[in-house]
Amino acid sequence: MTIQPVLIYGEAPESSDFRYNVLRGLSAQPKHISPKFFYDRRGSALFEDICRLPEYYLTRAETDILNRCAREIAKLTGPDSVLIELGSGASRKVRLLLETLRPSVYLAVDISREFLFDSTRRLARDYPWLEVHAACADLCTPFSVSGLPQEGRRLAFYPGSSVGNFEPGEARALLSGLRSLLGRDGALVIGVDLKKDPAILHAAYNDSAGITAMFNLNLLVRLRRELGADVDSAAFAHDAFYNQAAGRIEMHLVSRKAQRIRVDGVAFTFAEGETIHTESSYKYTPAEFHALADAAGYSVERTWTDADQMFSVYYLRVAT
Ligand code: AVJ
Repeated sequence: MTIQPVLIYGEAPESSDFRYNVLRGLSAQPKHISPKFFYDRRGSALFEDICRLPEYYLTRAETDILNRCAREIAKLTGPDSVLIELGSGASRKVRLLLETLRPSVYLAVDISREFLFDSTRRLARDYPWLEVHAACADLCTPFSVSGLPQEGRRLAFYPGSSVGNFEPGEARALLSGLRSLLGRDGALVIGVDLKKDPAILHAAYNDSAGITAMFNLNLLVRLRRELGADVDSAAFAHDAFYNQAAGRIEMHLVSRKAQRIRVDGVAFTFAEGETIHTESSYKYTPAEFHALADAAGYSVERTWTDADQMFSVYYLRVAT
């Protein structure tokens, strides 16, 4: 059996980007760090653990939906498409589509470089008929996909409700910007977490095994290792809650005491209880997401939800 080599392009997001973002975010009021920095190798692995937690219903609900709608996605798309996955992580969910969709090319785009390469190599080994590409890129900035073939309908796949990490206006801009990559007959399959009972949301981001806390606190481990920060992760606590007015989960790192930390020679002071806002995870009703898709220049072809109305998947076509 021959294994297709993985075609790799794109530059790793530079460490200066991390340094710059951290220094800027900790200087701001309130303090914040972008959730894209969760995903170093350890953070990506911890996120995989989160997806298996009993409280984290998102992955199971989306997997359910994808299993049920894969054939319809394939029918709506047609054969020999170019499948582009955004935030591909372990490239696990795309496997639910590959056999049915049978695209000619799969491009995985992710910010976590080593994780991306390991995952796409495994994928190429498991699907020898598939041409696999990998691009290391940060979705927050325009990225290039110069190696893709020109022919074939382009289908973007953006699962996991990762779009929820963006402010709604930024999400609209990201999806709108994606249209030029997809082209006039392009489409987008996107997974979005639904608004629901806040108690269910709370449990999903405060799991009893403490994995989400480790995932959040891993940011401080990165700060220590990569930026030489003298921060003690035991001096901070994980906090996650549903902000009903904003329609989003917020994750914070809470300073357990008044303290001063140094990052790259710059001192930052924390009052006891002061937080670093590390993530927002927006939840949308189907009507809210339809409006967002519409504003971004897509028409909603299909809306799928699971039986318990936990999660939604949309098939969006680039509007003409
Ligand atoms: C990958 C952004 C969808 O918001 O649910 C999981 C990340 N954060 N637990 C989410 C996450 C805490 C996740 N997304």
